[in-house]
Amino acid sequence: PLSRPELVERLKAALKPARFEHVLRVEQTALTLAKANHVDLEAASVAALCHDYAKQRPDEDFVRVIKANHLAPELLNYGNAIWHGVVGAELVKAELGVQNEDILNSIRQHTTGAAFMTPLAQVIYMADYIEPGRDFPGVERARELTKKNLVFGVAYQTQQTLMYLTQKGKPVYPKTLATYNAWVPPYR
Ligand code: DGI
Ligand code: FE
Ligand code: FE
Ligand code: FE
Repeated sequence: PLSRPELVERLKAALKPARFEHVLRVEQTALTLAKANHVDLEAASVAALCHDYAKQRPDEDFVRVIKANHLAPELLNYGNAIWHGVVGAELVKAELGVQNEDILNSIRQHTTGAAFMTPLAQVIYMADYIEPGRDFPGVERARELTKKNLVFGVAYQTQQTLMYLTQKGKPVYPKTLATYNAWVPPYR
């Protein structure tokens, strides 16, 4: 497997500077959350560094992988927002050599969440949302809740994201709805 410095170089080459800086902030935030939640620090680092690896790839790359790897054809109805994680994990596996399925699932689930998320996947989902460069209404609340209890953070982000998508009239990926049903009503 690639060392951390090697991974960092690969990410720096794959991403625009602002996106690369986001990735480094997600790594730092993920390490803090991992320590507080007894999650493997090495796994948190690799997952965080790789979570947006495919963000700047052209649509054709994702369409090719969806077809070649026989991923769900309904994915073709979505776009980069969904593809860079769900499909991007396949590129992380093929091009960066990451094999750990917990790490790959954390990358797959980082945008939409999932009905079942391991502690590592919860850490990456939240670190991406609350890293110090994020500035949107509710981010301070998200940081407080996540510090108190990782699961409260997951529920909060999931509810906020669904409200944002429906308020804007954007398409909701079915897994995003499944995440809502699994994480929000049970905790209210
Ligand atoms: O890649 P990042 O910008 O760091 O963050 P991300 O991968 O969490 O992407 C967040 C964006 O994805 C945000 O603008 C909302 C959007 N998103 C999340 N769930 C869905 C979605 N967009 C659509 N169309 N459908 C979803 O279900
Ligand atoms: Fe992302
Ligand atoms: Fe996110
Ligand atoms: Fe991100």
